[in-house]
Amino acid sequence: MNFIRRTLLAAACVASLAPALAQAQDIKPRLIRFGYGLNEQSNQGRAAKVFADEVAKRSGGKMKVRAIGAAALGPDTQMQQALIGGAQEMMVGSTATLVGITKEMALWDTPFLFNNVKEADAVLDGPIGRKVMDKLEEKGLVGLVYWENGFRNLTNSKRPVAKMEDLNGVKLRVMQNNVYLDSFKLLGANAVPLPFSELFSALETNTVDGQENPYNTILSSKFYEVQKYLSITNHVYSPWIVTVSKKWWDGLSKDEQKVLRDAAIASRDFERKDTREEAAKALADLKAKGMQINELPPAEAARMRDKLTRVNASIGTTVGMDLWNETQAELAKLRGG
Ligand code: TF8
Repeated sequence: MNFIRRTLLAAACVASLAPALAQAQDIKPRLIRFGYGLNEQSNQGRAAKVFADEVAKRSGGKMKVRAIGAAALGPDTQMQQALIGGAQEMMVGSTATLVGITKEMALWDTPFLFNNVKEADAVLDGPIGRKVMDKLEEKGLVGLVYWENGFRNLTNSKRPVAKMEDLNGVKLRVMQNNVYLDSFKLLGANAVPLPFSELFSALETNTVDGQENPYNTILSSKFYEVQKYLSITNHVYSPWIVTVSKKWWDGLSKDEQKVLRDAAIASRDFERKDTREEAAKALADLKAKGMQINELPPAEAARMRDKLTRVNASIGTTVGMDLWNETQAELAKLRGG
């Protein structure tokens, strides 16, 4: 056989192998409604699109993800119930809104748990993150991956928060989660739980004075239009979690489940990179939009931090001391202690 014929034959073999492999996979046409709360132009929206593309690519176009943003399928808590009941296939949302279903998720609400994103990635993607995620299954949900929402910072329309006392009398929206509620009450704010989907108009109508979210969200949800002051507190690292209805998941083939798992990992890697790039320049963008930004003097930040450690004991009780201690040990190890 001459060289050209051999090359052509090899190429033909490779070409015929690919469709054969795709056919060998046990994949049926599937429609997946994937709900999320932020808008399409947010980091959450961009990553949802990447997830949809990855699923299409890995399933030869048979599995179709319809990404539905802006809480059009309802706020986090409503979508969670739809997943549990089997009326919706997938979603991404805050771990904090899952605590009512799986109490172990409160671990991620611990103020100042992670010092940086490296620690967050290591713990969330490691055995502890897995363990917390797997607790969802007995409640009818399957967790696939954690995405980054990010370190949260305070905004409000009244005054710059430069010390704890500046929060006195500030009506502050918090997520529907007791750790957040208790933490901000402890700091002196008038904390009010509200779903994210109601937040912009609550700020606009002065139903609440402030809120706390990562820079990315303050930017993508245009909170700068209705909030003057941004105080850099980085009080907690907030993860998002991609979940699946277990009712629906259990009816999928192993190949279909693998498509979703692999696509979720690809979306996570994209999402974290994208979020961090956006966060790195968001502060300058927010300043350009007219927000007045202040950092807390280190002594004041330390006072807030000290006060917030009081919620740690109750988080330990909620999530179980074994999990709490395991997490502290893991963090000490990561910090070289
Ligand atoms: C919040 C969260 C939101 C999420 C999102 C809607 O403040 O930070 O980003 O719940 O999924 O509610």
